[in-house]
Amino acid sequence: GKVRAPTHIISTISDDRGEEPCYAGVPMSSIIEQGLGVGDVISLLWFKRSLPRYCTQFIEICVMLCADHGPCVSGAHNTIVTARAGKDLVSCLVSGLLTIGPRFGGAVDDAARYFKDAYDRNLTPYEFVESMKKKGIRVPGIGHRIKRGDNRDKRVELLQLFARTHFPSTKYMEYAVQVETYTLSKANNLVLNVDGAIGSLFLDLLAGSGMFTKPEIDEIVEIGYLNGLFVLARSIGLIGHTFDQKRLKQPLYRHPWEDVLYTK
Ligand code: Q5B
Repeated sequence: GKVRAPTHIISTISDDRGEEPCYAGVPMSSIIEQGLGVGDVISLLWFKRSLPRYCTQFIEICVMLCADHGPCVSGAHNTIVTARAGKDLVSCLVSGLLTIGPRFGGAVDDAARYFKDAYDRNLTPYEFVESMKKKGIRVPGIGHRIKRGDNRDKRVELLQLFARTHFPSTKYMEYAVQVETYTLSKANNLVLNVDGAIGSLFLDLLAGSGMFTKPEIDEIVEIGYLNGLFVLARSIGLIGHTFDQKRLKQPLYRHPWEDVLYTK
């Protein structure tokens, strides 16, 4: 019989060969006819399954709440400087995206990893935070430049409210809140931030929805899917900042000398 030549690529999430493209086996027309949204598309293309409505709504809320956080954050700043250097949209976007990492917006996966490990090992918040301190690691998902114990992040409160209303369980998020209570006793800026809220709540979504096996959850956390939510969301704002600068015809940015400490 015929022997099929080995393929160079294996792909399991989408197929464009038929009459219409399919996402994880679901034809595009069915996505539109059912009135599904971007949360459902993310579920199909990232998790290869249809998730319950409260899960896809949670994904959409994450995307909406993280779309932008003003012009002063690292990503927007880079994008604005790049736009003012006259660069194209993609360059402006990626220069902003490249700042996303362990300190800015890219702590979602690590927050999920560390909160999961600490909760699953029954560590008290004290044991968890102090063990991180001994290792010289900042607790991912904790701390913010402008948010404080007496000036909480509204995004975190909105995510918590949604999850407490719709999720079957919020045990990982409640653990993160206990960690926050302990870190706030050390310093007023060590709040649960948006990365930590999404990281802990996504653990609750994965564990509580009944849609994922334990090995699947471990793999998602190990591979690190969740920073993708911040990257996707913030792209919306970074594109907006690019258009804004171009619309305003802003000139080349040069940082003022007065704001630099020149020293030997
Ligand atoms: N300390 C976020 O630090 C920040 C500690 C800690 C233990 C911690 C810091 C941090 C973990 C990473 C994280 C996501 C760099 C943040 C985001 C999106 C955003 C951004 C926006 C948006 C802020 C002062 C003292 C030091 C530190 C200690 C600080 N954090 N200890 N665990 N997590 N967090 N990132 O204010 O004794 O003096 O040496 O790395 O979750 O990115 O809006 O801006 O939407 O765009 O610069 O919201 O917390 O404080 O570095 O001066 O530290 O606190 O060890 O202690 P800061 P530092 P000591 S959300």
